[in-house]
Amino acid sequence: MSYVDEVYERVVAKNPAEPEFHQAVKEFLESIRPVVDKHEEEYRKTALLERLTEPERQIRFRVPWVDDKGQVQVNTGYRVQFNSAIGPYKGGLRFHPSVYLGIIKFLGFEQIFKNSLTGLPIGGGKGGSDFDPKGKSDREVMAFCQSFMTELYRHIGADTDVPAGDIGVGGREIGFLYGQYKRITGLYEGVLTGKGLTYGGSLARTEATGYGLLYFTKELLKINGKDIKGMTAAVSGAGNVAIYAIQKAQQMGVKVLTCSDSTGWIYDPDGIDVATLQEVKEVHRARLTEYKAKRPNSVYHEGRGVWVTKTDLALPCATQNELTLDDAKTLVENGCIAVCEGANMPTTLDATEYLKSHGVIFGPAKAANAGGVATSALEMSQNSERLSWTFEEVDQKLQQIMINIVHNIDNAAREYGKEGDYAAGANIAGFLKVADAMQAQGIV
Ligand code: NDP
Ligand code: 2IT
Repeated sequence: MSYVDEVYERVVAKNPAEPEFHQAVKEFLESIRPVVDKHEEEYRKTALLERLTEPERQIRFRVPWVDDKGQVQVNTGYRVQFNSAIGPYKGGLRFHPSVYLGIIKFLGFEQIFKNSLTGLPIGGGKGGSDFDPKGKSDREVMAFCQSFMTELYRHIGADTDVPAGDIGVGGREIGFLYGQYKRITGLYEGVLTGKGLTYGGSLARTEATGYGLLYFTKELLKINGKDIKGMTAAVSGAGNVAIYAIQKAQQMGVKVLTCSDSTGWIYDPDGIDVATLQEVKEVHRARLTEYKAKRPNSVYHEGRGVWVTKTDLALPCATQNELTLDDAKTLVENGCIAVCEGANMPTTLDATEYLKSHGVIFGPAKAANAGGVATSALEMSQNSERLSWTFEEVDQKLQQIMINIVHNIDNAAREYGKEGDYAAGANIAGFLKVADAMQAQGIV
């Protein structure tokens, strides 16, 4: 059996009942086969792939808190410190009822190679909880965040592990988490990113993932001889990534026809109105039915379904496995040119294969959504030098990083005989840097 297949079987056997983690590892290992074949003896001897798929550390903890009725609630907290070969662990925190160890491990694993692709010195980690912020009062969210940090603080630090936001964790949660970290440790340091602008946050971090996705998509289309201007797009999600993806798309002359949340989706023939969406989601934390009420021309559908809309571009920005094989078939039938992933692992493995084999340009998450974590690393730099850069300065750097990523993954794919397979290019380019650093640092 080949080394790649052996390692994959071992991962499945050692990590039972974690299908998302298996999926992420399978997708990655399949595409680095040509690199592994070239170095098989060395990699086997040093168990490089076994080490890479085994987190350096996994922390799981109890998070008790008191709700508004005086009832004690208990959630589970996680932080997986996956790989620190190229820098301190870096990656978001997700608060969502679906969170369990397998979700955090898939996200932490992806984060290693995404962070490597940014070209900045950040290792891979991820954390979160099965806590559901939906419907909770601000006081309940604060109580939860304070309890979560009361355990997490001992494992993190500006030079060891720097969490940030992800699903269910935005500016409000980062504020509560930061306040509690500072109170316990007495340290005013860049231990979290995505902070508010008055206490060490970076301009453009809020916008960075969505904006970065569009800078990436524009460049990817460009190297394929296409101009993004004038295209139409379907976006899923209505959170941080989706909102700023839609905003930047519109600035680039793209008409965005859809968005969605966990209960339904919107088709707006006039193009999604970002100000209305922000008011509904960022201010009121309400459902998309409220968007429909404010935009009578738009149509609201219950359930999932954005991918039935005929558009040039599909930008999944909600969650994992939200674009299935059936969706991929519909997109191809409707003449979709490119799918670029704003969310982490939003496209199932069979859907990805189908899209690639039918000539759809596919921009994989670990490259396409790297703008968020890249800007987090820029926030860390600003915190270290105790300065803050202008919006334009950060945005310029973000654009350059996303353009570099496109060219790096394109070159890596070509070098290993996989021209046009940007998923393979991203995995290979991300892996090579981490592998080199791990080998240089000995058996650790
Ligand atoms: P938010 O919590 O801000 O928004 C998530 C959006 O997706 C919401 O509209 C939510 O609906 C919807 N959603 C979440 N879970 C589901 C589900 N199970 N089914 C259907 N819809 C769902 O999160 P982000 O925008 O930050 O994250 C979106 C994706 O982007 C995630 O995959 C995340 O890992 C990834 N990502 C985020 C980065 C960041 O910087 N924030 C960076 C890189 C990737 P509702 O409004 O009903 O809650
Ligand atoms: O998936 C991701 O890259 C994020 N949620 C952002 C991580 C970060 O540290 O900014």
